[in-house]
Amino acid sequence: MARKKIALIGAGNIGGTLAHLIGLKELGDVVMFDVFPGVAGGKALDIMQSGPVDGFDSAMAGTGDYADIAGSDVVIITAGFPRMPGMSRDDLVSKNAGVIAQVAEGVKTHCPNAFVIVITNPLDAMVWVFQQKSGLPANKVVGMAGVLDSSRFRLFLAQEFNVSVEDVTAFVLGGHGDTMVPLTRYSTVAGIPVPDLVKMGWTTQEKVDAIVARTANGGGEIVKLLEKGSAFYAPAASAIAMAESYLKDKKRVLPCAAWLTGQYGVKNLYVGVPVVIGAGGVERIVEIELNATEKAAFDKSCGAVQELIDASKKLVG
Ligand code: TXD
Repeated sequence: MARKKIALIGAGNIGGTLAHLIGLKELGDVVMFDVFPGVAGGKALDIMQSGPVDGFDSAMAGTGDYADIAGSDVVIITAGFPRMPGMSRDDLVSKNAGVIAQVAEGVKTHCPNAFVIVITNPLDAMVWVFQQKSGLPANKVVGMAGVLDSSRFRLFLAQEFNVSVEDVTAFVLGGHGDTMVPLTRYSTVAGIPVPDLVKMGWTTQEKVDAIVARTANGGGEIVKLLEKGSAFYAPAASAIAMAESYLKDKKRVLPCAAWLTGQYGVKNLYVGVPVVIGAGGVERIVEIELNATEKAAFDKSCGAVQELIDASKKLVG
């Protein structure tokens, strides 16, 4: 069987980390596209030179020519400008909508059958711009945010309970950012929901609330520490989990920005919900019943996403 081909659009911090993880996991060969093809080529060569040490054979190349992404099975997009200190994700909209429109053209022309994962911020709006501009089927175009947000939530819960991250599950809904909605009653330690753990005296509601707030601000906390640029190790790992589920038809249930057509009472909007990812792309949207408080928080989050999409519409038509 021929190796899979994965195109990474953007060879910055996340792009390079994605390429490294793809090599280590032997998911396929990599083509990294960037407006700085030398950077893409340098990272590709550097990572390939770790192959003999780590024992992987993935071929890696850098390019500045979209023709080189032809036939890719998966495309992961990080192209754009990162968030700088003092800049909200939303400030990025005008800068990055134009970049994503260009990328959409390249993907549509050279690999319209690919499964596409958008990472560029502001995430929910950029995935919308990509799908609109490329015309690719909505079940093949998703945004990465929920896996990262829930991973952060899982880590903070595991630290609070002093248990392995492996035994903590988390459920998050909504847009990426301050309005994301972590559902504590569906977040568990070995199947025990967080509200029960509060009752059992493992933690307090105040501490859970603080963890929820820290999760929602998870990206900002790292931006502040790094001083230049934003998180990249965990975002890359999160997108790889999505790509792997598609390539291996694992059918994992992962929270992703997906196109809603009435689920959760929302129509024609990309927003974070749990989905099943398999060889068919988004094979199913998991729709649970929300209580009044959760529904209100989700609707607020959808409103914030809609505002970003409206801003993008003005910029890219
Ligand atoms: O949860 C999430 N979705 C995110 C999103 C979590 C963390 C970071 N997130 C966003 O990902 C972040 O706000 C940025 O919008 C993207 C990429 O983050 P990264 O840290 O990788 O940014 P870099 O290092 O600046 O890399 C961006 C690369 C850089 O090499 C540019 O030269 C390139 O994008 N770039 C382009 N490539 C191709 N085509 C165009 N037009 C282009 N413009 C810039």
